[in-house]
Parts: sequence; structure tokens; C-alpha cells
Amino acid sequence: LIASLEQVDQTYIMVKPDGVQRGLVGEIISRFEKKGFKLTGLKLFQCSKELAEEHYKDLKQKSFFPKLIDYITSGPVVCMAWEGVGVVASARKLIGATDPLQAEPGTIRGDLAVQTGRNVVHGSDSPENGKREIALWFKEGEVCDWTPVQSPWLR
Ligand code: FUP
Repeated sequence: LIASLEQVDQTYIMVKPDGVQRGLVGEIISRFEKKGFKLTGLKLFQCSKELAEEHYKDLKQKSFFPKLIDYITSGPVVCMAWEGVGVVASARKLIGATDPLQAEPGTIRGDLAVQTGRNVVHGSDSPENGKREIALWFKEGEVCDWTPVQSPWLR
């Protein structure tokens, strides 16, 4: 296979409650599909405070942590697992900077968001965290490892 020399990674992408409420789910999924990545997990989900705190445990000492947890648990999120060559770094490019004011036009946050505390989407920051977060948000059997029949050129 042509792409077999490249490392295939997994990333956890999540449309945050503001993205769901604003009707941006399809738009956000589209950007990853059009880029050429493979969707392996997808669900609408109301997360608990405990899960949100575990997901963001590295930020526990930050002053904005309680507000962040309130935001993430304020309504349903859309949980996604995506797979592909360099998908972790590539997804973060597609998403743009944490602060939407710094995010370039053309990125999801640059095009669709205004404030850091309402930045519509999450993407894992390393392949290790991609695996950790997919395991955290999805139960066994919810992630589907399927083989695309067409186009060998992107993966
Ligand atoms: P990112 O990887 O771009 O999602 O950014 P971080 O992991 O640094 O931050 C996670 C979330 O914390 C952000 F999406 C929004 C929130 N946050 C704040 O509310 N204030 C800040 O100053 C930084 C982050």
C-alpha cells in the first residue's frame, strides 16, 4: 500500500455545547471529511462533571477550570474519533488557535468562533492524548475500524 510508510494516528474531536446549540455540527464534521480523514466514532452525548474533569485534568489548577467544566457540561456534545496520517497535528491546524481572535480565517475557530471560552470544538494535542481521550469518551464497540473501498490516495 502506498501510504503504509506513514504513521496512522487517531484523534479525539468534540463539538462543544455551543457548536451543537448553534447548529455547526454538520459544518465541523464536513471539514474533517473533506480533508480526507476517516471517521471511526460518532455520538451525541451529555457528559458528566466527572468525565469533563477527567478529560481536562491537566488544566485542573487553572483559574478558568470551573467555568470550563460548566461550559462543557452545559449541554450535549458531539464526540468523534478520526483516523489518518498525521491526523492529530492536521486536525489542530484545521481547528485553529485556542483563542478564536488569534485563529486564522479558514480555520474552524477562525471562521466560526469569537471567544476562547466558547471556541466550538476540541482536538487532542498529541497522538498519546488522542488514544487516551478516545478511550475516555467511547465505550468498547462504539469505535468502528472500517476499511474504505475507494481512493487509496489519502490514507
Ligand atoms: P486547546 O487545545 O486549543 O483546546 O486549548 P487548551 O487545552 O489550552 O484549553 C482547553 C480549553 O480551555 C479551551 F478550549 C478553552 C478553555 N480555556 C479557557 O477558557 N481560558 C484560557 O485562557 C485557556 C483555555
